[in-house]
Amino acid sequence: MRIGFIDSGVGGLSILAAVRAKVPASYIYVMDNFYLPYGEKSESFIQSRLAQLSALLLEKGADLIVIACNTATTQAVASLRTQFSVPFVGTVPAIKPAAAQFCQQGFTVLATPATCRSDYLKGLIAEFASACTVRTAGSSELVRLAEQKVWYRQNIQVQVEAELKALDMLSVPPVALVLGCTHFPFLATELSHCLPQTTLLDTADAIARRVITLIGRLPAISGQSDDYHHLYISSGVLDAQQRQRVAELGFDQYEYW
Ligand code: DGN
Repeated sequence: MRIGFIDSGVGGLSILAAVRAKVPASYIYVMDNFYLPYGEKSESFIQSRLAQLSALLLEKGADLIVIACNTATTQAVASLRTQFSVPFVGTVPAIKPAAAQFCQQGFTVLATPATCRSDYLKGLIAEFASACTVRTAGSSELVRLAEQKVWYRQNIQVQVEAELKALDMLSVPPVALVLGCTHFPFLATELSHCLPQTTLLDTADAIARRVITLIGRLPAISGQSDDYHHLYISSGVLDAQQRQRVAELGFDQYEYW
């Protein structure tokens, strides 16, 4: 069993960790950091890029693909499902659980600018949270900060606080914050430090459950019981510190493509 993951950077690792904790398999992670951040790209670009990356994962033997990126899911998962027969698991902001728990008080969705303006997100809000007060806040800066933290273990508390201030989230903190970008669970400590009363919601466990369900529907898989964790990187440049982190992040091997 090989499970493929796609994100523009390290964000999808938050999903990978949740899936890996529950599903023994080989993992192939495509990190499209040459085009990071996706949150500022057009829908047509993301659709054609994701088709390319999905084709790469299929060539590498993926039995199922997790789009471990809200931005890419909201823009491209529907079109990928029409092009490829492999099952896709998308990642979308946890609007339904947030509405179930926090509709009365209202909640905020923190995502990339592209996810915030996507019809997909608007559709989710209309379907599950039409009676709730929902605010959206788009930030590419928080994506950049999560990259710095994961790769370089930098202390980014001050910058996270400045960004939340710029997003006007500190004067009246939200009761609940939906982490609508897979990079943001990596900032949970910093976000909670600035917003101690706010409940953070993410989707990693729900994605892991969905993967388990879809695996159960796959035809029996033969000849691929290898257990390896491979990272493909599009940028072609990892510095010495990043190269060291690759193994610490749980990959046996990495490759530029
Ligand atoms: N991790 C991506 C997401 O969940 O939307 C965003 C990363 C990016 O490229 N902006």
